[in-house]
Amino acid sequence: MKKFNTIYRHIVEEERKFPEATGQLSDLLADIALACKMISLEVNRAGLIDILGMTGDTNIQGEEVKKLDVYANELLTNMMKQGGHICAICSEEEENFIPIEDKYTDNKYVTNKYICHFDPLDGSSNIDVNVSIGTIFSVYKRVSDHGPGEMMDCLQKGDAQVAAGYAIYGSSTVLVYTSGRGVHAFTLDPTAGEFLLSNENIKIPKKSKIYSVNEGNYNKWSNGMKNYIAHLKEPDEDSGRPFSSRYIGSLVADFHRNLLYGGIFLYPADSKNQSGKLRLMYEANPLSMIVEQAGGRSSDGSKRILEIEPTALHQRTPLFIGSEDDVILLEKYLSEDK
Ligand code: AHM
Ligand code: MG
Repeated sequence: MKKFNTIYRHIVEEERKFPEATGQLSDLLADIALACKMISLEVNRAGLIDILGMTGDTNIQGEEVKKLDVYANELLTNMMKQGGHICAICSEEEENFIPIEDKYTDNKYVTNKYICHFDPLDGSSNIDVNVSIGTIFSVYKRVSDHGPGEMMDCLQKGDAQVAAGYAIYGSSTVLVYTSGRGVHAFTLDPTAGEFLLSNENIKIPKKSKIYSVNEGNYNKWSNGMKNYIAHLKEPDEDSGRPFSSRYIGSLVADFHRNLLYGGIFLYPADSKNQSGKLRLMYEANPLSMIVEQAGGRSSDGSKRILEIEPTALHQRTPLFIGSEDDVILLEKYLSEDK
């Protein structure tokens, strides 16, 4: 029989492997899991209640904000604030980070030692048409000493993440996380209201047969990018080409499929968006930690995403992520273009 475990028990068991751990990271991850459960409920009800449509606001990326985005953002923010483990929250929906006081100032030690970044509802343009969407999160340890978090706490390299994950609201709700010891997936059992372990220690296939890219941008791509995609389409039985094309347009959903089946997801820089579209802190870093923990690779075309020194909260980056051999070959094509 498969090992039966809930997400909370799994998180605690993982943290116990570190004798110096205080249990705070477990509590924090449990809060995030609870928020994802509540967002999942709301996403499932979206077609039933009058929640769809625009709020009329635009977020700082200049995009329309839908009601579910607002709900997910507020829920996660409040959950993080109340938990007491966080000194700063950074959300894709907020222009600035939210600094948070140490809730237990009487204590001799600092309790708000973590920073959480999240994209509350990624792929939100898909809400109205029942396509999978998701929540992405990542956790860092503070670098400042005490008090509310500062910008230097929020702008750390992806390599400094202590945990990362996402929830995908699809045919079922699945939460995938890593705290630096492998990647584990949990499926929400709606009757029990619990995330149950469904896939432990996920490993992404080293080489794949799937590519995910918005090919409508073809004319804006570099030659290296065009040549790589042309190569994937060329028939060659020995190396498993042509590849299949799969693009949902919801990063979490495209990433999740590629993580399980193998694949390469590409969002390059192009002549219009010279830094690409996706956000380093909210999307690229957490998924890169996960893919590396699963044995895959993630790069901006020439260097590891996790090594990029961030300079702004909403900084964008080209992203090539997935099966190791496929990303290595892509990097080769891009370098030959220079
Ligand atoms: P969002 O965070 O505003 O939802 O935007 C990010 C989304 C990703 O989920 C997805 O991979 C990408 O945008 C799709 O972009 P495009 O429509 O340009 O292909
Ligand atoms: Mg997003």
